Amino acid sequence: MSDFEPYKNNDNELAIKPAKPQLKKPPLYKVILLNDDFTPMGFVIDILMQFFGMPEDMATRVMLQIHTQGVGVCGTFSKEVAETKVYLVNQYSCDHQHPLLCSMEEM
Ligand code: TYC
Repeated sequence: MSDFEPYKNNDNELAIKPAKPQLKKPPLYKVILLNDDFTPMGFVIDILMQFFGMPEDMATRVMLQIHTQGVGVCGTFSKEVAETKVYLVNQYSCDHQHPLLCSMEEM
């Protein structure tokens, strides 16, 4: 039955089926940084502060986590914001001749 088709309810009256909610929340994306052997630790800390608004102590902890575990999350964002952060961080790393890789994953 379509959402708008009238039907008989339990009291044999004409009724309209309540509409199902049609909207889903848009997905969020994790922006991640990958470890490598060449990018200086200080450069990664600067990225986390500049592009992800972390205070220095948190940026240092996240950088060390990536350094030891291979990957770490910088933040979660809408698709468009995540895409923009990934683009800007990779461009900035490239401009400074560092191989640092930033990427995104749907949550
Ligand atoms: N492993 C790098 C080093 O020893 C530091 C580093 C940390 C690089 C995090 C990338 O996403 C990264 N200089």
